[in-house]
Amino acid sequence: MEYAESIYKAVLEGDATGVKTGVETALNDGASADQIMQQGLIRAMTEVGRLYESGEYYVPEMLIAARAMQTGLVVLKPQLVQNGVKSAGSVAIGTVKGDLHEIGKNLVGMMLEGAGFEIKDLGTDVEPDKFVALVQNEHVDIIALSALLTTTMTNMAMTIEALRSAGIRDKVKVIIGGAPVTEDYAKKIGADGYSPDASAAARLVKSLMDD
Ligand code: B1M
Repeated sequence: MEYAESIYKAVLEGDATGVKTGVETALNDGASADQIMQQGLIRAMTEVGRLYESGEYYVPEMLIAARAMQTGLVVLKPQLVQNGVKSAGSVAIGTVKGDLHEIGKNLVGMMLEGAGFEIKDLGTDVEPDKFVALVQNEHVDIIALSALLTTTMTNMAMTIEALRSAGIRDKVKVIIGGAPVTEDYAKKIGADGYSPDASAAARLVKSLMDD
């Protein structure tokens, strides 16, 4: 399990080259993609989340670690697909209609990916109907909505309403986040959860999947 430690350390240090080399070496040495994922990448991102929550890491460190983790995922992905390694669940993420802010949304997506979830990133300025179409046509467990503007956060409610109107609200859980959003607002618009940051989002999604 020496490889797992070197990948773990490289992610925590945000050393993308170290992560890539670590994953390639581990695969060449016969480690399975699932082992590398669980013992290296996911374990490291869980620790990154803990360090962020305890105030030892800030957003830049978390972003750099998440980017390093992603270089490992790129190497692993073909193996994961080939071996049919089951994802922890499928999350569609997007910044709501009218809103172009993407940094927080991308960070949440990376943390979820680091926690083993399959991410369908719809980007920014996402019309409610796009989420509806995705849930109708593909398997999605959870929708994660991001908004950074007080003028666009109301489009989170519109997205939930669009799912309801299409008769598919109970097919998917909806969680929300972003600077102007609160737990109370999540309750008010009938979302299934709220998280203040990317690390908490990964824990929230895990707990909703366990439910
Ligand atoms: Co804009 N912007 N911006 N901006 N921008 C803010 C948000 C603002 C607070 C700045 C200010 O005035 N002090 C203000 C909003 C005021 C308000 O509504 N309350 C603002 C404004 C007004 C605007 C424009 C309207 C400016 C204008 O044109 N007059 C305009 C709007 C454009 C549009 O979207 N239609 C605009 C444009 C832009 C840029 C394009 C220039 C750029 C975005 C670039 C990009 O994303 N590609 C930008 C930026 C960079 C910012 C600030 C400076 C930084 C946002 C950011 O990336 N933060 C921001 C001021 C600030 O926050 N200090 C500001 C870092 C990021 C990691 O944090 O996004 O909060 P954050 O994400 C966190 C959490 O919120 C949470 O987790 C993340 C990580 O822990 N989270 C989630 C986020 N989404 C989540 C989803 C989840 C869970 C958690 O799902 C469940």
